[in-house]
Amino acid sequence: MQKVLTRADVLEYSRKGIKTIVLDEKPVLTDLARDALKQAGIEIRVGGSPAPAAQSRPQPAAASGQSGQSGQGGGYGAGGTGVPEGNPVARKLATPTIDKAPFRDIICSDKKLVGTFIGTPHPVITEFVGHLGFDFVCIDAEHNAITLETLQKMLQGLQGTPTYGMVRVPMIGYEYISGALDIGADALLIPQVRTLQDIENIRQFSLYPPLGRRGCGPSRLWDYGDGIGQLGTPNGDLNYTTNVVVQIETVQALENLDRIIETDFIDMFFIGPGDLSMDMGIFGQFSNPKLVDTIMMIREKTAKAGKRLGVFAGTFEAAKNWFDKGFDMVLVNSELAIMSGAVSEGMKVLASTLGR
Ligand code: 3PY
Ligand code: MG
Repeated sequence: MQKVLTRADVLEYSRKGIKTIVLDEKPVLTDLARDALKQAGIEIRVGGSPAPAAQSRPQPAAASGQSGQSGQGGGYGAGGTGVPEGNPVARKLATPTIDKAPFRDIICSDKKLVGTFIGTPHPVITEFVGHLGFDFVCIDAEHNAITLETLQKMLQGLQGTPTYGMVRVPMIGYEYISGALDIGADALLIPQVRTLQDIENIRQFSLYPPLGRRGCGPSRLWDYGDGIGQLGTPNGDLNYTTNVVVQIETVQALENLDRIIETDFIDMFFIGPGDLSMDMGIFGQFSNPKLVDTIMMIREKTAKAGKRLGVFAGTFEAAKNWFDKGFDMVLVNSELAIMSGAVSEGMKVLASTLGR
């Protein structure tokens, strides 16, 4: 996963008097980090000589490839039983990145984001998927039986992974929106938005006064009362890290589109092609020019307004297509659909052997 440089990182380099940061690949820079780099006169160089190897203590046998486990097959999954070199899953499990930049900084950067929906109501699944390489997962409480208590545990499952946790709330309601933010969702996805009143309600329920009327309290977001760690930002703006991504998936939202996308507190919109096609009377016709043209019209308007835009894709190939068309974020199906696809591909491999 690409390194993310935040303003705090840059200030730390500056404090140490470092003027050149050498990295293996181009980092993702938050807007604040970009400003801080300029101010501190720090240069980023990509592809410098590798850092000298640490004075090493002996590696476990598995890490030096002497365990007898190849990491291929054997029933122990992609990671094998040790930490084989070059295995991304095992490497991430061994080195979790829990110090994440605020997701809002990433959403507002030029990084392309890929995620998947999670429908299984259990923290093990978020913990596991959180190590697979997605930038974020979206726990889908709109279409699955996932209530706040379970959602909190699922977000806790993500804590030791480099992946951000978005929550799709069931509907626009104070208890859903404020509740999911309080338990520490990095962002919310709000379905079925239709009117300017919907947008106003989302503002009221998601932002603290004076911008909204969300209440404050000793929630997980506030370290259960021990601090306001996640909210503390350079300028002390308590609403800074609040992210709501609003779905455009109804004809009524299209009618109000110009005013909806002007909304100042929303940085990203998201198209739901399933509901949109259903509401347009062409359900599931994902290559129907009427739907594709509508999606591209939304793309143009949001880009003009300086807003980022995401879309749902049924496959990774479809996701590539959307990224090629300039989309900023794609949610690729769900963990269950990806498993289903892998099993049906796998069963095809066995079909002739099993005579099926
Ligand atoms: C839709 O296709 O309607 C969606 O909401 C996808 O997430
Ligand atoms: Mg939908």
